[in-house]
Amino acid sequence: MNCCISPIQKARLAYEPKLPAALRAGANVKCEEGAKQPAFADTEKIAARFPNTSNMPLLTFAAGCGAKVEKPINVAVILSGGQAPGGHNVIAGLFDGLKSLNPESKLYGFKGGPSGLTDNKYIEITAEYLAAYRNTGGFDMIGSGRTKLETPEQFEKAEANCKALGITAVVIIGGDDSNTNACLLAEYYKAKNAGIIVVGCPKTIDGDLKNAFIETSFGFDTATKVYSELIGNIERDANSAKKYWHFIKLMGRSASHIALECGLRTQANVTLISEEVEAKNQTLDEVVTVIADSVAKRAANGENFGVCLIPEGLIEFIPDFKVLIAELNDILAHGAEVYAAITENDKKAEFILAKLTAKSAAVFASLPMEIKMQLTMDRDPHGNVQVSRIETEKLLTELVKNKLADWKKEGKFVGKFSSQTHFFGYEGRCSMPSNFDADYCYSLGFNASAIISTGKTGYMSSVRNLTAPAEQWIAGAIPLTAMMNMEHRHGEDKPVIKKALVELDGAPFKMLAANRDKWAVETSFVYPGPIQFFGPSEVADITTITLVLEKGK
Ligand code: FBP
Repeated sequence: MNCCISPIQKARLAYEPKLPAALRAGANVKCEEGAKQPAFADTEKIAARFPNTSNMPLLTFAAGCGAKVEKPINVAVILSGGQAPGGHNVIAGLFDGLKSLNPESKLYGFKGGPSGLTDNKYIEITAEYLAAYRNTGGFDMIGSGRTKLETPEQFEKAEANCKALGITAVVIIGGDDSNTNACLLAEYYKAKNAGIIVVGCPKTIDGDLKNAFIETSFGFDTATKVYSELIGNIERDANSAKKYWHFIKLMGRSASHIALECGLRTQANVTLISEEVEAKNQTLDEVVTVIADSVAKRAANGENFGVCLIPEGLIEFIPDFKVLIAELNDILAHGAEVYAAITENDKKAEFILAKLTAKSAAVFASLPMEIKMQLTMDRDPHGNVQVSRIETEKLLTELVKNKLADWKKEGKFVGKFSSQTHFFGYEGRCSMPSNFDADYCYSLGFNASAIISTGKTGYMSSVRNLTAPAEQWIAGAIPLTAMMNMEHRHGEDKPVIKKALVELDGAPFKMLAANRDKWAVETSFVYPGPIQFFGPSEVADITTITLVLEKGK
């Protein structure tokens, strides 16, 4: 690690994360088994695919007596998928938890994500090595990757590598796709009695890995606070210069949780929510009209500026595009090599057009060439469209400009329209974790070591009651299979962890819906400012608005 560190980094290294009361005496907890938890969706198919790890009980932990376990436990940890603030603290919590069980326990960090486990690239994480990473952002301690673990060959290689180091548990810190990996691995090892436990930890800035037992994924808190600071700064600039409309695309993949949280925090003029667009069956033109309407109304009040927030995955939710993308996914799943060999964009577009249904071909043909090419870029290893690379913000700006030009001719728009586009994603993924994420991540990691101490496999670390002080957080575990459902990926149906999208009858969306007509016309901007690490609890320890509203606080 770089030896030159900033004063704030130095101060953060000394921060002591808070733990739930159940974990404070160490990871050797009392484990209470609750109700058996079948899959929330596609129950029978999931039970058939995971006969050894389905329908397992929920676990809740209470404080143990602090006794050590007789034998040291060797554990592997990997960071998987996109970076999220707090990943290093999960590892720190896991390390401290394992040492609380037995000081001779060892933690091995496999490098570069899941491929590190199969390719046997690892380091032993020692107290000295870890010290420089406590409470820091980033995943640079051991790196990350998006390799999909799904074949018996991969599982066997990982097993051999673990056995060589005496490893009896693997902790996978990741989002929905990475925890799908964890679930497949757990089932495989349990079926063959390999003696390796697999535990997942809920990571992703996208906030889409949540349910009754996982209240939020880590990283969402910090990332949305960073983006909200930036949006607030842009709002203030817009309100000062009074000459631009800013179109800001926000990461989040399919789910609009990030856009929703940032919209609530900053009171931007327009916050689009993909899930609503889908529910209302809105066309691209209707979405454009929503934005143009706000521009025109504000212009009528002499305010030729504003801010529009666009969720990264919007395009996937516009019904015509959803069908188009599903068709493209299948075409690319079966013809990727032929497509990749075509070098000219026109020819690539022709190749695709010839294979699409008439309706999708019409949508595809109407798009600018850059968007056509962005829609057909390689899918990630899990079969997802790489929405971070589709410039929806530019597409919308152009279409709004055209609509306003038409409205001007009809006398419906009397102002000026100049725009700037932005994409906020990478700016927030490696930020220093907020106090909430520092505490939550450390607790998730420590809790993972408690799960390992119970000998149970196929579980996700669950820390709940998160709007209460950390001491009252509830530690436990939820079966990974409970969160699975069947989805069409890479041209076939596969079991994957179900993404939690924005619920339109949920309190956070209702809050937006109740205020947005006012925010669309008036300048009601809120400037959240930077994350505060020190100071009064109501400033430094606040959670997201989403979490507070979802918990009904
Ligand atoms: P995870 O789902 O792995 O947590 O990734 C989150 C994310 O930041 C998405 O918001 C974004 O679409 C994607 O990663 C970008 O991926 P990449 O880092 O490969 O560009």
